[in-house]
Amino acid sequence: MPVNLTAEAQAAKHAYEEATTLDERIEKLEKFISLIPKHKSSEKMVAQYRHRLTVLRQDREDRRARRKMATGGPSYSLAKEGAGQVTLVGVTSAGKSALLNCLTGAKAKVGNYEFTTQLPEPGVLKYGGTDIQVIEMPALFEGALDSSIGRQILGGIRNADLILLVIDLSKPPTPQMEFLIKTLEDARIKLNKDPPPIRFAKTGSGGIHIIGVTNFQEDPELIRRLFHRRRIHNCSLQFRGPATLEDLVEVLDSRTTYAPSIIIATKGDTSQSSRNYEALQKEYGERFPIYPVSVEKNRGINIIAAAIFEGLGVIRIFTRKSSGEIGDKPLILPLGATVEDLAKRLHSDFLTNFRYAIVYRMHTGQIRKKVGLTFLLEDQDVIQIFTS
Ligand SMILES: Nc1nc2c(ncn2[C@@H]2O[C@H](COP(=O)(O)OP(=O)(O)O)[C@@H](O)[C@H]2O)c(=O)[nH]1
Ligand SMILES: [Mg+2]
Repeated sequence: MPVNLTAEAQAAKHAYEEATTLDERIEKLEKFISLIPKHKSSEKMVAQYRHRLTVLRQDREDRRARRKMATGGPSYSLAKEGAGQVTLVGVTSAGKSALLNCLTGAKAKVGNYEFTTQLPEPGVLKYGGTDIQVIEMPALFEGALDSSIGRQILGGIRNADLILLVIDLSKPPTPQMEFLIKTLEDARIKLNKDPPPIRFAKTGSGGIHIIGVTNFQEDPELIRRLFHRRRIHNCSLQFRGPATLEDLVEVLDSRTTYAPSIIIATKGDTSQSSRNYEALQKEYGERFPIYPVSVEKNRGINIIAAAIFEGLGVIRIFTRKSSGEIGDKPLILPLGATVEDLAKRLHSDFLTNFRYAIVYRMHTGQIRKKVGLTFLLEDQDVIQIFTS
């Protein structure tokens, strides 16, 4: 006998079927089961869904146990050093180890068999007085998110300040790109994408405050329902630009990382490489800067260091002492940093007793200028701060 479900139960069933993560599936299924009318004719159905729930809960337990075990093993997230952390990410045999060795002088094993590199391999790239940490991550593989090692690799990648996608030009590039982007997006790592223009903060009380709701491109009722489902009763929400429901869900989940990324296209010496490079450029050239190289022929390598540095979005600032001496190790600051940021970084006295600074911009024809705290710094500026 068919079971008549209420509209609410139908919706709950639908929500369960649509759920993607394990936790969400469990939560939605519990809700659905609680809404199935309990009488003789529904007994079998309830039993079936209860069984499914048991299986899902068991899966979750297994996963937790595996995760616990995994934390005792080798680390896939390396501590940050130098001007920034850059990871080489690609499929197996794309040429990551060869590239790492060539950029940093590391001695990672290069192999013509699969999965040569099992653990992150670090190296240091010297660039203009700075050290950039370059790490080859073990190759990503199909179903990485479902395995403990895969999740750890993805966790290490998430840590990076810049992701280099290493694409093998001896093979068709599109499947490699699609696979990498999908695997990273499933792990909530988004490449060269801005976060949605939404600010969200939970508050202790005061109800739900929404600003700029006209920027929300769907029925505002959906926001109320989403908050209700997630038991959010007090918060402030601001739409700073056009946004969809999907954007809002992404912001609520807050686990998404937005990483800058460039493509290094390797094996530019192989026979199909020109054609594959063109295809790559055509399909991904707008979203990613692409640098073709051949490690074998030592071509295109020189400009990568500058591209990596630029991709990190940082600037090098040299300080000048009252003796006129200029330090040879620059300070690394984020793009957009001001004299104030520099002063804070140096010593709190520089900020509290600040009078003015002199900037020497040698690389653009020797400007020498007296400036204040709000002055915007540029890469390679030499700064002397004067205090009272
Ligand atoms: N022709 C050519 N082969 C390369 C180049 N770079 C790497 N390889 C080869 O590609 C294979 C895989 O290289 P490897 O660096 O171990 O790849 P990984 O698995 O991504 O670290 C090895 O046989 C390398 O010799 C290149 O620039 N040109
Ligand atoms: Mg390798």
